[in-house]
Amino acid sequence: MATNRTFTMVKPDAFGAGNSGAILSMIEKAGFKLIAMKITRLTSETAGKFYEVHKERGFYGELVEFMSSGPIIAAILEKDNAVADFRKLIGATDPAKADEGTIRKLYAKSMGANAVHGSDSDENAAIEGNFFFSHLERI
Ligand code: 3AN
Repeated sequence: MATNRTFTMVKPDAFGAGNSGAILSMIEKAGFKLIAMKITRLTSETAGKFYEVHKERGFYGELVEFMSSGPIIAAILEKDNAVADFRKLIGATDPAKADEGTIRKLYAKSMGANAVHGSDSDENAAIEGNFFFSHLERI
């Protein structure tokens, strides 16, 4: 089952612009089932921990500041081939390079404010889902 799950966030830019409903609708129409979902807000500490793998990268400070700048939606999604199919649905990190019809092409503003997060592996999907949701919320 775990290999058919991924984790996403509607980031502060998309949440603040009122695009959460449209983005969640695209996700459901693409065949993903919502397993767990919450509106929450990261602090600089929790955002720093979530993105710890990027600590050495030049954009880390900017990323942590942006991700703690407003509310987000965190969600666990289920579908066959969830991680790869969701990365296809969201499009490239840089919205200028994202394919037509992808979530980032439609709603992202920049490399940093890029509307949504999608896990990059089954292992990270599990780690990231566990970061936000308790065992009982993930059943
Ligand atoms: P993705 O989210 O597409 O997997 P990663 O894992 O390379 O992209 O980067 C994680 C997050 O860091 C991205 N979603 C984006 O918000 C941010 N990011 C990546 N590259 C840059 C950059 N050059 N400048 C600002 N933020 C960046």
